Amino acid sequence: MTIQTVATTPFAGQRPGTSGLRKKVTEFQQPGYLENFVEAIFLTLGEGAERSLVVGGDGRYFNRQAVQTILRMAAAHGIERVLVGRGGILSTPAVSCVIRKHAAFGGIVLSASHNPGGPDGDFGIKYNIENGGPAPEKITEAIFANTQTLTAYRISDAPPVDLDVLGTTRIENMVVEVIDPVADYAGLMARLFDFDAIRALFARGFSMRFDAMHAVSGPYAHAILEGMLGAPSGTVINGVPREDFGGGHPDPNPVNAAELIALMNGPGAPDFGAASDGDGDRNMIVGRRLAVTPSDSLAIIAANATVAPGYKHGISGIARSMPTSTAADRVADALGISCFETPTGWKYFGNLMDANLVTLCGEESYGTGSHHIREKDGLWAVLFWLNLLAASGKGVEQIVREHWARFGRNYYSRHDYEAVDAGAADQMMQALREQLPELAGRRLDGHHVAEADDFVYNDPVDGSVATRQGIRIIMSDGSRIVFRLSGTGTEGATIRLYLERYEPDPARHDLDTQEALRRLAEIADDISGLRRRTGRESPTVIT
Ligand code: VG1
Ligand code: CO
Repeated sequence: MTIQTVATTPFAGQRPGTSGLRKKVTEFQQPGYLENFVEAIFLTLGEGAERSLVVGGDGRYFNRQAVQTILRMAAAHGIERVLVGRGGILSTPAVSCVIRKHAAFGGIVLSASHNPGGPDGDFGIKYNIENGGPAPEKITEAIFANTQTLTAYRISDAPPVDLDVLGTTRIENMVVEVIDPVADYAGLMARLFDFDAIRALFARGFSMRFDAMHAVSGPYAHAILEGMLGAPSGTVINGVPREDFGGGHPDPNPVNAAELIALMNGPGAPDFGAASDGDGDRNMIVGRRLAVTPSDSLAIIAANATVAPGYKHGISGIARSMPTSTAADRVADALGISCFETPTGWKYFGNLMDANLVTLCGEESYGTGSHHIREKDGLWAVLFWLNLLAASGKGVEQIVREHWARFGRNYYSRHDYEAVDAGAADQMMQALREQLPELAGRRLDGHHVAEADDFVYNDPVDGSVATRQGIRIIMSDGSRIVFRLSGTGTEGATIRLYLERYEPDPARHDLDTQEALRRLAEIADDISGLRRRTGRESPTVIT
């Protein structure tokens, strides 16, 4: 075994987006592409990062190969010990949990999350820091800067490590410990939730389907739901991770988890349905004939937090990403706690949780979580709901309706225009920015614009500032139109249009969501020229 120094030249475009570097697998397969990015991570970490590192991914195509490369590079950079999930598998929340539990210096997560996998699909890599959360922008920008200037990378020529056997081996002086990917995470869940109550619920015949979408949450759901909680086998469907996610799109929303939605809408539907994404950090909560919007789920979890043992003393505050509906703000008001509004992406929540300013965080994109780790956490949200169903004896629909009756309903929808021409998308955003000064105060089809801006976030903990985080058009009745460009797509640009309207009157809580938001969607198209500029008649995906 020797450490080699391999000459290399920079690749353009290795700037991490909303959640790490995401590209087509074929781009990652170019010689030196992955190595350059990993070298840039180690260059950024510099001295003092020798302690230990966690490595794992969602099992998608190229995962195993990437893990082997990272292990050999870690050894070449003097890392003392790497904890790697068996088979190279660790869900994103499990990486966060393992970093914290074992006081690791950080972790490398291999995933393109909700993006499709396989040889023609996407791959991704992201660095998480000591608190278990995604690296903040100052670190990702430093990594990017290093990718632009490096001239060589260092790697051991050691043979591959057997990732399928638990235990310890060595590469150079580095210890490689293959760990059970589920154990630490499952132990944490058992401390947060009332497993006895959930076990009793299943024992009474409560039925559930958890759709793991052939992705990483399968082993976790099998072990926790069917193992520890006694749910009948068959509760977890599509539970074996596949390199190509069975050809599907592992994004737990009503469009991509159509199999689960059809089951929940059909005769003899189970009491409860849920799904998770490629890397296990997203969740969808479904009742019979009712998919709970993620924004509502966050608000409902906040309003009922004390039912779970881990939150019995209450919550310190809530944070939601800017496009997420303001349903959680109403709960925070009622509880007399703060609600923070952050840019899209979990990396902005870390400081707030570290400073104990918030306990719960959520995003409209099927992401919910708490300060138990520093990533969003799909199974955590599902277990919270199970705990709530067990403690209240109510069904999903009753819980949602009672919540709306108390707080009002925030009709909410996201319209995605995927893979549009990047130039056209940039021009649309620029034109919107130019209109901002004249939008405030205007009347638009019966709506009065109270505020219009390009969202700027001032981090209250470290004073960092994030600009250009999305165009917000806020009406005087609280309705909102938000435009932003995706930072996780790998083809052209993806425009996300977010629509929200508040309805306090329970007599009007049964409208069809798209119908309730139709006028806002028309206003959005009028002021942005979205359809004209992109040549698209309708969104690719509506959630
Ligand atoms: C999307 C979501 C965002 C989420 C991010 C990562 O980003 O909108 O809320 O944090 O994906 O989620 P964007 O920039 O494409 O809108 V995951 O599950 O990919 O780690
Ligand atoms: Co994800």
